[in-house]
Amino acid sequence: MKLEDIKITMLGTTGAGKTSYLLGMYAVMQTGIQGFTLAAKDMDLDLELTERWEKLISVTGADRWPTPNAATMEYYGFDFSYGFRPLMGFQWLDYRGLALSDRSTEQDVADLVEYLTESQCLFLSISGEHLVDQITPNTVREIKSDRMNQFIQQYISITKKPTTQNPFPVVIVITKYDLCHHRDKNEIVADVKKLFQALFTPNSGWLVMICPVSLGKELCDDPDNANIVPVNVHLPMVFAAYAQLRAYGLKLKANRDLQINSIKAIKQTNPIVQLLKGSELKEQTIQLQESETEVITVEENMKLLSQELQQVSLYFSGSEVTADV
Ligand SMILES: Nc1nc2c(ncn2[C@@H]2O[C@H](COP(=O)(O)OP(=O)(O)OP(=O)(O)O)[C@@H](O)[C@H]2O)c(=O)[nH]1
Ligand SMILES: [Mg+2]
Repeated sequence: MKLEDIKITMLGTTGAGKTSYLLGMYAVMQTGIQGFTLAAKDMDLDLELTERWEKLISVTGADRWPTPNAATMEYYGFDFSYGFRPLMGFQWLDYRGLALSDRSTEQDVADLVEYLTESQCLFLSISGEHLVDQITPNTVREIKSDRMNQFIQQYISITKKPTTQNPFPVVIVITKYDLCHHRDKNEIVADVKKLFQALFTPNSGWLVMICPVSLGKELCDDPDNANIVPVNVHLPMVFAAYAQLRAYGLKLKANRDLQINSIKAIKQTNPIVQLLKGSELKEQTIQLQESETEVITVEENMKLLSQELQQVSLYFSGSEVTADV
């Protein structure tokens, strides 16, 4: 059994802060969190992302920010490692948020949908600038949450069929949180739940994290000149890795249980059959030991990742939960 690469789609309208988030997240995860690091699979890409980040932190004025994405889709591949040992690959698509608007072209939408249907984790980015006050019907239009809900319904709910046994991880990333951090956090969470009600329904199988992020607390006063000090940007990736490991761990355990049963079955046969199946039994016992070791490794990694997730709000089928192993 193999731990698959995680494909992540970050949905969010133009200007929501997707590209800025990607740059900040990469800068932080390159250095690493608790020994977990992210590195671009391609050296040129690593250089490009680092240069764009350097520009964001060192230049002042409106030029510091990334330019809104053009029509082309940009695909990024990352390795997620623990102490230089690669754990899993991440694939990321950065596209223009305009694909969510009424002005989207058919090609824009077709490319996005293709990627979305193959994704194992979804990030929904909503900008704190639209959560400054209580939400109104207008907020739905500004954030394009109705479009995002449609995408989830059509391309994930149907193709991936999340269930309690097989949950689908979603992170609602509140970008530019500096712009709304004056508001009570519980009120913001309540607003977010209203915008994405379907993700919080009982028995739905959605595993949702609501995560405020920002590139700097002081940006709210003067975004073009304030110091850049990223907050929480690593958490969505940590969660994505955690959720992928969790799903993988469940598969491993199911497989291990099959192996245990099969060994038991051989051991229950009469002595002659047991003798004949001696080499098979030996081989299966070795495989079982390998499975046990792998389950333990996965659980250890999950434990480390879950420690990072204790401060954020997680919901499973609508009920608040904590990340455990
Ligand atoms: N206050 C504040 N502003 C931010 C932050 N991050 C991004 N911005 C602002 O948001 C603007 C848009 O960010 P982008 O990252 O380009 O948004 P995008 O979602 O990639 O947009 P498209 O490429 O058009 O889809 C930036 O030009 C900044 O002005 C943040 O953490 N705080
Ligand atoms: Mg962009």
